[in-house]
Parts: sequence; C-alpha cells; structure tokens
Amino acid sequence: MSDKIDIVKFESIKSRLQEAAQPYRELMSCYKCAMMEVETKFRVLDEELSLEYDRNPIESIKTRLKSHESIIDKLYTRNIQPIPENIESQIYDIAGVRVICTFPSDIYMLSKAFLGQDDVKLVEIKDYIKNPKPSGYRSLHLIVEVPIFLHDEKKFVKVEVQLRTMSMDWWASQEHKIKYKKNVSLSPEAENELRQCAEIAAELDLKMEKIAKNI
Ligand code: 0O2
Repeated sequence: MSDKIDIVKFESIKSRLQEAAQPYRELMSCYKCAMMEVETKFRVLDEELSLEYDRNPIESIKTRLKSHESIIDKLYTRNIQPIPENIESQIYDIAGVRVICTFPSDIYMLSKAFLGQDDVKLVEIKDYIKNPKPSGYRSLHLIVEVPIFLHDEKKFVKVEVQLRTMSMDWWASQEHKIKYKKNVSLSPEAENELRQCAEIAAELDLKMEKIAKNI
C-alpha cells in the first residue's frame, strides 16, 4: 500500500465491511470451501499420478485465505466499494492454493490435468515461468472458478492457484522476506543479484530434472 494513506477512507472501508459482517462471513466461508475443493483435487491427482510415475509430483500444498487487513488494503488501493459483491467480482486472490512440485514439467502436467476437469473454469492464466517477472519471480498462476455445493445452491467461487517448484518457492520466500512489498528500494546491483539467484535456481531445476530423466 502507498506510504500516505487516507485514514478516513481506510476506516470507512473497515466499518462498511463490519456493517456487512454476516454476508462477508458467509462469503469468506465459501472461499474456504473452494480452497479445500481445489486442494483435494490436487491431492487426488498426486495420488493417481504417483502410481503412473512411481513418484509423487507434488511435494507439498499450502493454502491461505487472504487476511482481513489485506482485503481492506486491496479495496483501498484499487478504490473498490467495500461490499461483498465487489469483493467477489473484483478480487481474485482471496482464496490461494500453492502447489509445490518436484520438477518444472510436473507443473505443466498437473495444471493440464487440473484444467481439463469439467467443473474447473479457467478465468486467467499468467505464466511467470516462461515469462519471469523483472524481479526474477517464477511460478505458474491460474485463476479458476470451482463449484461448491451448499445446502441449497451450487456456487462458483474463484481461487488463485500458484504452481512452482521447490527452488522457485525457496527463491520467492527469501525474496518476499528481503524485499517484496516492503517499500524498500534496493540498489540496481542488489536487484540484479536477486535476479541472478532466481536464474541459478531455474538452472538447477532443469539440471535435476535432466538427471532424473536420464536415470
Ligand atoms: P502474498 O503476500 O504472497 O499473498 P494482484 O494479485 O492482483 O495484487 P498481480 O500482479 O496481478 O497482483 O498478481 P500476480 O502477478 O499474479 O501476483 C500475485 C502474487 O504472486 C503475489 O501475491 C505473490 O504471492 C506472488 N508474487 C508476484 N510477484 C512476486 C515477486 O516479485 N516476488 C515474490 N516473492 N512474490 C511475487 P500477493 O497477494 O501480492 O502477496
């Protein structure tokens, strides 16, 4: 968020969300269910593919629901009116699922299998592996909609899925701590070094995959 915040505007977003407490809670609960749904889909794929490939393509899965504070920050910075309908239609990363894969090719194999499921609707795809961010960041990002079955309705809910290898994850976690969103400006040399670390990590991924394929 920007340095100078308009406290009045920020507080008004907070209190308008408090007014809509019940619908807001219900919406967050839907995101939680959608997150569980997506996590289960990947666990099922991991189980099935482990038999075919004799190894698990997924190392771990992390889920996170965007915090209340981060949601307010996003509404504030994007100038979005704080009502649940707007959160649903304009913020795509309330529910996040991070799938940590063994090799780069596992990322594409899993995303293809996941997106091929007839109840998964692709909303947006960003391939930061083929096109890394200037920072050096690499991951495959998918925004999808999945159905959740409530007692009286079926509802499609958006989830952000980030697929990355262990080394991409290692780099992103370190960089997150050092710099990302901290409003610190690093020297061009330091930026360059961070980018180089990401490149080395990417090379290691490819080397390890090649070794594994040759064995
Ligand atoms: P957090 O704390 O990880 O949840 P938007 O998501 O719409 O605000 P954008 O640029 O459209 O922004 O989304 P994008 O590019 O798909 O990336 C969003 C997420 O990717 C971030 O979530 C980070 O998790 C990750 N990410 C993107 N760029 C970088 C980077 O340079 N370094 C690191 N370490 N992570 C990155 P959040 O919600 O911003 O942060």
